[in-house]
Amino acid sequence: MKIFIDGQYYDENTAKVSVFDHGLLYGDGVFEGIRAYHGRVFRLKEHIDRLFFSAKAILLSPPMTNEAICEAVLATCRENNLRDGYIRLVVTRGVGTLGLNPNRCSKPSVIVIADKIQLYPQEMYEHGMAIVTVPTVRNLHSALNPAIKSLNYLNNILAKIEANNAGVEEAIMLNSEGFVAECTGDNIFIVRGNELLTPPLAAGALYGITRGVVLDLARDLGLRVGEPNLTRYDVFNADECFLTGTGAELIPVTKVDGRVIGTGEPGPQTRKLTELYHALTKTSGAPIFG
Ligand code: PXG
Repeated sequence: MKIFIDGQYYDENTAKVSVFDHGLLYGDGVFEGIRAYHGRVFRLKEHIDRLFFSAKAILLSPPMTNEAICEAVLATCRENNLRDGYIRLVVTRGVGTLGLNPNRCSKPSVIVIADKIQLYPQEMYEHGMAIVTVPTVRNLHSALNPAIKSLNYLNNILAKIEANNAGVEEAIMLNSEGFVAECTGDNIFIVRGNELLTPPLAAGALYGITRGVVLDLARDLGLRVGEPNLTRYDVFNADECFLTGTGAELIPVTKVDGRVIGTGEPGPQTRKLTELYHALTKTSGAPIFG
């Protein structure tokens, strides 16, 4: 596997970052997780735009333009002959000195890894997954804004550990007010009648690319879409529930905190949206091989 670091390709054994990189020392950097399907990178522009928004929010100027980073993603896929897979794009603050001051870091680093994706078990896509609400609450906007996809993912990792300890793969994270924010690496949706609802960004959700695509598909289907504050009560009483993410795509949720959601099987709107999502990934995206 060839890995892109600052304009050059390295073999996976020699692809290294410095121990003085503030990405490692302080989690000072931003990242994206992107999918390639059938030789096309899905929603590439949206991912790179979000990367630049995350970077701007932490006063990090990527050393490449938006277009150059898009091209680096495509070129790294070509270099690895990757048609289907997962692309991890990272921009770190770069090499600095011990001490927090980011001004001591001379130049941010850009890393692109194009690899295979590990998905949730197929059985869960067919029959739904069980999730739980965990005690770790989502970061406060006023502390570390959850809209920033930063290298500091401990908030999510702690919640993921709590989910794993409870024997499940994902967790609902509430915000400090007790409203549903999102999951550790996925956004959450509920279906209520002909309404599709997902928490607003202000509740602590990431502006998920998959979330945006699903909201568009739902509007096309004639569903009423909304982004109200949601509580666990709303989730427990939903007709359907599913999660969205670049890695997960759409995955049905049929049990939350031991309670059965809807019929206990993936619902019709979830299935329809999943079908439309898959159709879209087959036909749209930035071509890797021209
Ligand atoms: N919330 C959080 C906190 C995320 O990290 C999402 C929602 C979904 O957003 P997208 O844009 O992907 O629809 C994410 C994305 C991984 C992995 O390696 C994590 C994500 C995406 C891809 C892979 O676990 N998280």
